[in-house]
Amino acid sequence: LGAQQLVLAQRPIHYDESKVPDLILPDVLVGYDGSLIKTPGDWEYQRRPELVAKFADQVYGQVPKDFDQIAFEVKAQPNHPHSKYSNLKEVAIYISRKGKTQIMQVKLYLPKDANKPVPVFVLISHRNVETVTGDIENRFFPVEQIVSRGYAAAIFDVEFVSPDDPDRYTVGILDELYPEQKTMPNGMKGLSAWAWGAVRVMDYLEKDPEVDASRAAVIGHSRGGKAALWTGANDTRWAITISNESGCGGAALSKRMIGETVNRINTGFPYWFSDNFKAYNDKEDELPLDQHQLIASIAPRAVYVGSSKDDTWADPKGEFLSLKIGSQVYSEIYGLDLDFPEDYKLEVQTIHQKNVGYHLREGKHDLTAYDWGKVLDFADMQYGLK
Ligand code: GTR
Repeated sequence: LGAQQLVLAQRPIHYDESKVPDLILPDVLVGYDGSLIKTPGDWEYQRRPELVAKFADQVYGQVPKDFDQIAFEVKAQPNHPHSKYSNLKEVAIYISRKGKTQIMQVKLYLPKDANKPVPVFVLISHRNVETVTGDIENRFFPVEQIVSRGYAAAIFDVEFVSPDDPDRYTVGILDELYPEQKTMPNGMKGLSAWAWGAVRVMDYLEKDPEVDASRAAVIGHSRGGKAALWTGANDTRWAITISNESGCGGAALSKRMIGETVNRINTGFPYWFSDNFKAYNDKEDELPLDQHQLIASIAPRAVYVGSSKDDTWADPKGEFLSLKIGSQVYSEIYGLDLDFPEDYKLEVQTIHQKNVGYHLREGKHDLTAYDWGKVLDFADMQYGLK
């Protein structure tokens, strides 16, 4: 079957809440050996690692940890479109494994007047914005908005690790550093490669004295939001993990099967998820996990989900439920006093609580100044800056 025929063969896409099956979701707080998860120790040493391993095996593929060397080359770039209010560092990250080297470029904008290490946002970018055009008006990565709030703004383009392209996605770390992953059913694909890239950015941030790496947020929109959540689940160094409208395979519950489905995403983007994930095409009920457990895997560090009203393809309600149900780890294991509305309403709202944040805005699928304003407010609150 060609891709076209596969699309026709799959279950029809719908947006009808009455067709959503009764949800039977795998438990966050029961281990695979049947044990009840009760303490931070149970969570951090047993349940969280086994969930992350399950997501690697069944959904995203692996994020390999091994390499031989990492080196950083930093150049101050005095001429840049944001020089009025920020200093730009262009960072080249060299990662070597088995005699081969991959180079990633990162741009890091620092507020001009900072006199101590600043908290930072790292955007996983799939839109070739900033890195290619330096477009000053770009709302997707609004440097001025971020640095004016006292944060550093970093961006890396996924192109440097795995191009967002079905024909070229291996041209990067899969061909160069981890070729053995290409033939494994649970091998790294695009999303895991992007998460790997974000983890390397954190490796750099920890070495930069102008940045406070203990207050770092990873953020992505849509496909980048899926990668951001997967980054935060894998790498516990991130203080805040932010998904903006990540939808299917991101924050949204797969088992609701509304809007984008597993079959549709695997057919449209076969290079994002592991081959194992394809076994769940039109079989979401057989998935041994769901995305609320990915959100839970970020606990006890902070997690944030942003949605928009018209973004029905990404299932805003499924994103909300996933956050609400997944966040039981924060309340039941870490004793946070969380208060989510009983019933979900598709209404503009902001729920900023300790370690768990949410907003729903007007409008369509995008990462906007409004979204940035909300996550900046949330970070201020987490870090006690306001
Ligand atoms: C869509 C895809 C979504 C989402 C989106 C995006 O075409 O179906 O899962 O990732 O692209 O990245 O904007």
